[in-house]
Amino acid sequence: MSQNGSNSKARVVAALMRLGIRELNELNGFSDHHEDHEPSELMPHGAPLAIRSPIDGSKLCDVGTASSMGTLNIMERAGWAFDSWRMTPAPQRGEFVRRLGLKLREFKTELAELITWEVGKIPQEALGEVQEMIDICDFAVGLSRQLHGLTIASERARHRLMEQWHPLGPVLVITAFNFPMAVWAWNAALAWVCGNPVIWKPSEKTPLCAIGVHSIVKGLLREMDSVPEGIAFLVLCDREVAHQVSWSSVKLISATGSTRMGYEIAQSAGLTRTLLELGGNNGMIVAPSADLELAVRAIVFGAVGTCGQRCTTLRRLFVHESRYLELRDRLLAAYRNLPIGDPTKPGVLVGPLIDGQAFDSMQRALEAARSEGGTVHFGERITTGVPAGGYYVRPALVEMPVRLLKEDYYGALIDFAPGDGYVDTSKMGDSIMDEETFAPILHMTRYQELERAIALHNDVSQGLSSAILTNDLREAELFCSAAGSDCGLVNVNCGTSGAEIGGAFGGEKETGGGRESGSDAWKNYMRRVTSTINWSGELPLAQGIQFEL
Ligand code: UN1
Repeated sequence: MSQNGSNSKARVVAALMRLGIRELNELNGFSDHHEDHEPSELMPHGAPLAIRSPIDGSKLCDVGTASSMGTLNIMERAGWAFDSWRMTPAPQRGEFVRRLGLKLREFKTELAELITWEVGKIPQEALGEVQEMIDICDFAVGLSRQLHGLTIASERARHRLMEQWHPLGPVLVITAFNFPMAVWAWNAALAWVCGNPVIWKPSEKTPLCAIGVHSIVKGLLREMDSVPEGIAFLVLCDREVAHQVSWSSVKLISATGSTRMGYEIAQSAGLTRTLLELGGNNGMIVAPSADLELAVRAIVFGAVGTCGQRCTTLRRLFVHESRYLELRDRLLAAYRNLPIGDPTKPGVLVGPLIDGQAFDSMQRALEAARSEGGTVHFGERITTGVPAGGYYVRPALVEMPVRLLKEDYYGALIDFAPGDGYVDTSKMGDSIMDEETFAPILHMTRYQELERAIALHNDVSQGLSSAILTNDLREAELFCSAAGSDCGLVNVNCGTSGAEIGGAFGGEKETGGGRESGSDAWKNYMRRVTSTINWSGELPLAQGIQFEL
């Protein structure tokens, strides 16, 4: 072992102790499934999950997982809790969330330690993630006194037309490894003030973070008698079990993860409401007037933060040809000097990839870029000065040739296609730049005209986050306009990642269309009722219909 693998384990055990978890075998008790049958071929238990750290690959222990029967049992209990929680006044529901926010403040350091150990984030980013949880609790508390509907002018005399928002029912929250706490909190804090129980299925890669948060929630539930215990469940289960279960009594499935996972969920959800936050392949345009000092900071944080494993990570950079070489050289210098290694070490800015699979897909993507004529700078594995057993890489900067728009490509194909209009779909003109590879790879290319750069920027299937760096008002406004970026998040003079919780978070196209956290995202967790109240003593019909008996 080259460096302090065992030390990082000691730190996580100490953090668990402070959270009240004294023995590792207690970790098994946090998944809320009750199994009232022996495992069988028909109803197998999922394989245990290993709790391990990407810092050095070390394992803390295994935890048991639920069968599909166990998850059904949780849904039933969530349904019971819903009956009373939906009738609890919203500000009282907000009180639960307010007290949760206080606990998260109290245990901020411990929770951040768990994130650092289990995901490999540097402490600054781990603390930032816990802060997102605190922020969304504050937001939700205020919201608990503002869940409001409209009144609408009725066409009928002495009638009132109004909207009310009612609790929806149990919400299933599926979270990804890269934000193992914050994304749950975005959903849970809102779902709770809106009157819904929450069932949390965390990523199989991050059960410990979920257990840490759930231990705090459970402690709070014990302190607050008035709150039904069944508003918060944690279910550790593997992918197969999650897909086997019919989540029919769940009223909303809110899921974060890959586009592939989103398709699977959408298919099994049927008409159940879904809120999907899927792939991002985020781009930035650097215009001639951009401040390059600011650009380098925004680009590097966006591209290498969380080791390139955020949904909002910057993956595609379009630089005006007049600034291209200058910016490229500054980025190369910054990348060359990045402090990479054990994230618990002071000064480190880039921790490990989550696992060997992530490393392999990164290398495959770099190979694909090379075969498309890209020049790959860095991207190699680092093995010296870092803990053995972890996958550490120097983030890659890839200079890509200027590309055709897909429609131009297809147009050209059709022009040259044989008389029967046959187009060879095996040469679709797709590039590795069109795919989201969950690793620190920044593709860089040059442009001449802004409209063309925007078209290329939008020419991918994902639509989460985007940015333009410019001091030209017209360029900035164009990028934010209907003819500009087609993403859910559109930024000017800041990077693609690091969104605040106050705005709605999510994106278009294969990103799934969902909006979480701020603004009016709360409406996802409620059902809308339109009511007409007739206080006239007569029965005028809408649309002026006469229907005399
Ligand atoms: C994610 O990667 O799924 O905007 C969430 C950001 C963070 C959230 C990212 N506030 O980068």
